Amino acid sequence: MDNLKKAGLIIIPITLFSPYIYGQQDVQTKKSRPNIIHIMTDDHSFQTISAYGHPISKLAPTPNIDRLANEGMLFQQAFVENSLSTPSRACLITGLYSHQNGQRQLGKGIDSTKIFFSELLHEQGYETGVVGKWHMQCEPKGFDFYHILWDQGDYYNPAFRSKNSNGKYIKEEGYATTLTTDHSIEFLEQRDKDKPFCLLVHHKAPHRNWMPEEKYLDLYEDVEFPKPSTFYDDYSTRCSAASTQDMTVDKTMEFVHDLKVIELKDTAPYNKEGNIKGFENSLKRMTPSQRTAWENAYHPKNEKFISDKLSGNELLDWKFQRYLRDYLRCIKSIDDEVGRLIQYLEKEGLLENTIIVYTSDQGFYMGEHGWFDKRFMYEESFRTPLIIRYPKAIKAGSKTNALVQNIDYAPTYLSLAGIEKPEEMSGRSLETLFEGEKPADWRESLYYHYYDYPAVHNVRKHDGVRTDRYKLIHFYGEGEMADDEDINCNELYDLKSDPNELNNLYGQNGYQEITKELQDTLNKYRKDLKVDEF
Ligand code: SGN
Ligand code: CA
Repeated sequence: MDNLKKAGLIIIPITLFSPYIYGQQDVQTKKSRPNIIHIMTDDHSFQTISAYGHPISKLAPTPNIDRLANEGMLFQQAFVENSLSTPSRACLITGLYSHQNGQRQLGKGIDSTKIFFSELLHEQGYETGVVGKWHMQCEPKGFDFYHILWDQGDYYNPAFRSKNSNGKYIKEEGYATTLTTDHSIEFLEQRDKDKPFCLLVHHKAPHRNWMPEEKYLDLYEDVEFPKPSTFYDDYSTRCSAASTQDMTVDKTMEFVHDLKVIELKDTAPYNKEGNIKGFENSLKRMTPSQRTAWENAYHPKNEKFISDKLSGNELLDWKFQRYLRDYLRCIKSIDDEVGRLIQYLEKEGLLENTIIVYTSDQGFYMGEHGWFDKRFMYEESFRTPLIIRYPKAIKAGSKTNALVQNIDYAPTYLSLAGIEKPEEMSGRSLETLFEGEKPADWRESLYYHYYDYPAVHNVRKHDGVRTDRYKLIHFYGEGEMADDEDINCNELYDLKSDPNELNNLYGQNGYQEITKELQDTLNKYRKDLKVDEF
């Protein structure tokens, strides 16, 4: 009860739930409160989920994730506030923007005195669990059960910590995606079946360096994935940030760590020593049979690659294909395991009263602008997949274009549980979108803010706003890496005429009025949300 009191909340007695609180649904009893499963992958791009219809996904379909969309709602304009892991996880758990919850950067920040929605659900009788990647620099708060990976976690034989492991991380044999599902099912098996539950299933995959599961090491080997039309972007018309980043497939991707050509460990360029060691350690973690399968799959392909002595665009194309194939192999395992979890729920009779959410901690570049990684406010990393299946309230096969953001999950889960959201939470419940209509007062823009500079991949700090049609970005801050200069520069995009964001319209004739409108919106966010740097 403490956190509810702290938040000054009115607790609605369960027996008094009114149809008003629950929209068009029946009055709910404590027993019928929905279960919640939040499946969140790490770095999964919407381009690689076939329900979104992107050309890449047509060659590597995701039938199980698509099933959630076919039976639920596909969010076509879902975004994050800060396109990075720990900040995104902090937005999810607190319903607050990064500067409000403290987690602005990857490696530091979370203000763990903030209310986590898991605490409120727990206090109101939910059985709560989190499995897989936790990543934040604080203990999981408000969970009956946790089984979490060390830091980013390993793909093969990863180490997990749980309530029973005495604070220690213990190595388990298997593949991260499968083990994360195993422990999710373990939570579901051991739970108190008289209570509703909320489970966060946080996969490590498909995070860099995209190491596929044994059974998929050769999958897609004969498939040529299409390069995005912006692959050879020259960044003209943009602020300097787009060209000073360090995240290109061409220059940043490493032969050993990313592309897995261990044979080149002493010779190739673009190999960081720490990352070579990291990759060698990943291989050393494997059991003899896993290692043999790995060598059998990669060694002949690597030998051929070395003897082909590729250069120029042929070399770049080879890198792109290996990147895409490995990434999509990881997605194939994710899709299988989503299917396994759905099957378990079906078998247990839990599919009707469980809301299943599928999302990622942010989007990812599949070669757009020549990149991998994320961080920028450009669409592919700002946008994230979001699918919600909840047959009691959502019509099968529905779609929405409402602008939603990762600060909305906490309020959504609270409202589903009949708990009024703490006033401090900035997000808004998505429940009002479930019937397919956008409420008249739904937000018309989103605020974004990226802070992690100086840092790996060298993306400059920026904030901005996006409406249905336009995007205004402001890059700012002192140059602190290599030859970086101080930056104070704006970009404006018309997403209707330029969906790939190649043509920066800021300062161009004819765009003064829309620029002013967007600048006013941005200023209002900064003021209302008390943003303290920009
Ligand atoms: C690691 C990755 C980076 C990635 C960050 C953040 N390098 O440092 O490429 O941007 O994580 O990713 S790695 O080769 O060690 O994997 S995040 O998803 O956690 O935000
Ligand atoms: Ca991530």
